[in-house]
Amino acid sequence: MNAITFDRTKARFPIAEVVTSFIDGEGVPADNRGERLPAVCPATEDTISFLREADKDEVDLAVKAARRAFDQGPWPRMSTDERKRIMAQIKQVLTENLDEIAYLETLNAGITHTHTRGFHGPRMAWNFEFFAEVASQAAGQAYQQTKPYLSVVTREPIGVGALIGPWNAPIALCTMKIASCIAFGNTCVLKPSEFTPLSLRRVVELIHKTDIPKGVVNLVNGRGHVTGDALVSHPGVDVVSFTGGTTTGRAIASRAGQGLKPVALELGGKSANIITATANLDRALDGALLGIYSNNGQQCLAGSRILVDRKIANEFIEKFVARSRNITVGDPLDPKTQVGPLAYEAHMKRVLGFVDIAKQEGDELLVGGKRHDGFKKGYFVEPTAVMAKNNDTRICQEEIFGPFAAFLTYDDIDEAIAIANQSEFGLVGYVWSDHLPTAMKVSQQVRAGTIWVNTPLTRELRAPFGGYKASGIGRDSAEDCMMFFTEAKTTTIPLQEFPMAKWGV
Ligand code: TXE
Repeated sequence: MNAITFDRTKARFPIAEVVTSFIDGEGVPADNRGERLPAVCPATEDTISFLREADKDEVDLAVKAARRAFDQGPWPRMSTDERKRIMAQIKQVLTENLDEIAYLETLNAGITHTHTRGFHGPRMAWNFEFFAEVASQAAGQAYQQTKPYLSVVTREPIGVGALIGPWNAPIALCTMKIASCIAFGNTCVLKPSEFTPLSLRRVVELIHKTDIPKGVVNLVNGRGHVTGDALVSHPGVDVVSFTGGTTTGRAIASRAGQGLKPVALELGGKSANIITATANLDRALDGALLGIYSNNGQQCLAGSRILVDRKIANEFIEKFVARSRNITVGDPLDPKTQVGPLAYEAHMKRVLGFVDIAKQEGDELLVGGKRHDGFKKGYFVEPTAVMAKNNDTRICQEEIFGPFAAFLTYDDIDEAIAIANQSEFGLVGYVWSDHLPTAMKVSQQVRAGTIWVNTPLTRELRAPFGGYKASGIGRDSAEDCMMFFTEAKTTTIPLQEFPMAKWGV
């Protein structure tokens, strides 16, 4: 049995003993105010730091700092090129410290270091370059059809953004929110997940090693119902961007609705991965495994319902099961590891709870289905696959958010599409087929925001990403983020004098 150990004295980078908020350009002191919550390493179950929770008063300070920076500070008033210059500095400082940030992320979130260092980290840094470039290329509109007027449409920053992020890809997702918010001249307050505060505290600190004015990027740490709710409800916040679970998304949207604040919600998924008989089945198999097991299975865009054409189902599923057994589960810092631990204990219990639910509902367990017994500690779950009785079962209708695949079979592509659409979610869909009309039919008829044909998990930042139905409201993309984080203003000017009624003459 393996014992993965954590030894603070041997840590590759310093780990803060207490993680606090960062407000108006300064780290908040680690005093005795507020709750102290443990920040846990999910691979060892050690408490590696404590989070000092920001209460309502501290959230108020953070929003006021962001408000001041927006209402009076230089950031919204400086030229786009100047903002771009500072965002390039941010990219650089984050890139220089990628090893440290990726290490902290892996330690606290359990995502493999291969993934945090090789993928989430570079994406984090790139977010700043990308959105600075988007802002610098943005143009307004002009209308001249109504003579003699010229109407020009310009876009202005919307104000203070409340940015609330999850624990499954903290640095990649939260920096996308920060970058897309500030690029257009806004200021923000970020609240990362209380389970994974370590990496983002360091990211925000590093952002302040650049010429960024104080108060533009603020950070509060704490639980959703305390710190998060205080942030969303704060009258100084103009707009709310949230990534997380659908239940929380509903609560946040109704809270924000009371203040008439626009919300963007990127929520859960239960996406269909349709494997047709005309697919390159080796590639489809590789893609199906990555689609459900990568990022430890904790991703909204997972292909978690694998729909296989009955003609090829036995062979395909047999191979999938054999490959699942061979996946290297282990220490997320070890470069050989493919699947690391789940992010926190309650989440692991919830994921394992779906094995019992599956058994009760008459689904057939194919592989996995229990906590991995190769480790003394850590929230490791075996890569799991279940043959579902039908699409009505809970394992097919609820987002499990772990290394847990549900298989279904179908007889023709119309049936596959119907099964894909019989879901409250609509985030993404996958189809594996070398027959173009079949792939196009799936693309056109599956009700989801993104369809991947013969590829797993390809994010194109320029193109809209977001969900239909309970998977969310709004989209992330260059243009969508600009629309969301700016207000449109129309200015109308007559180009020549025109007759006007002379009242009261
Ligand atoms: O997430 P929450 P949870 C799904 C996944 C998972 C389920 C529950 O299915 O099993 O959600 O996960 C903050 N006001 N996803 O409960 O609650 C919270 O502090 C303001 C999908 O851990 O959505 C954290 O920062 N904020 C997903 C963030 O919301 C509140 C990623 C996300 O936590 C709040 C994560 C409140 N009232 C989970 N309540 C995806 N789309 O990728 C909570 N928060």
